[in-house]
Amino acid sequence: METTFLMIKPRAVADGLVGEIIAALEDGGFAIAGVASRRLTVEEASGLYEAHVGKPFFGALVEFMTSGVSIGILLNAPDAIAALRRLVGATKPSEAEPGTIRARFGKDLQQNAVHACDSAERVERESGFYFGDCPRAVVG
Ligand code: 3AN
Repeated sequence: METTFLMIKPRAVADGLVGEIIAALEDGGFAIAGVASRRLTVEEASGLYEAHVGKPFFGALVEFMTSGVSIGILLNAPDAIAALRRLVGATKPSEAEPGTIRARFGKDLQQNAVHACDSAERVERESGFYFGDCPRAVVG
């Protein structure tokens, strides 16, 4: 069993998609291990996307990610990190496999409904933005 972390982005929260996305996660075989909502600071959003620092879209990306409340979710499953990336689908919703979360709920490259971690290090770092020092039942 492994733990991974997913974030429901502000647009999807504002559009009332939280329940359907959580249902898709549970139907996809993930057990919810923690849920927290908050509006990210500019520093946190910049840390979340540090891989994109300096790119032309970086400012718009941080602005979007700090524009409203987002939801952080810890998820448990066998091989959870890779399995969640498969369930979430490609970054661009128009290129995501039918049935994936981004194909179902994403609008475009920026408003693609959710973010999913790609490594255990990122799970630790990014879940910290939402759960801080709260005890987290991270397994793996
Ligand atoms: P993933 O979340 O699938 O790991 P990343 O890290 O490649 O995807 O992209 C994260 C976000 O960065 C995208 N949702 C989008 O808002 C922005 N982004 C990435 N690539 C581009 C691009 N070529 N043009 C505009 N925005 C981009």
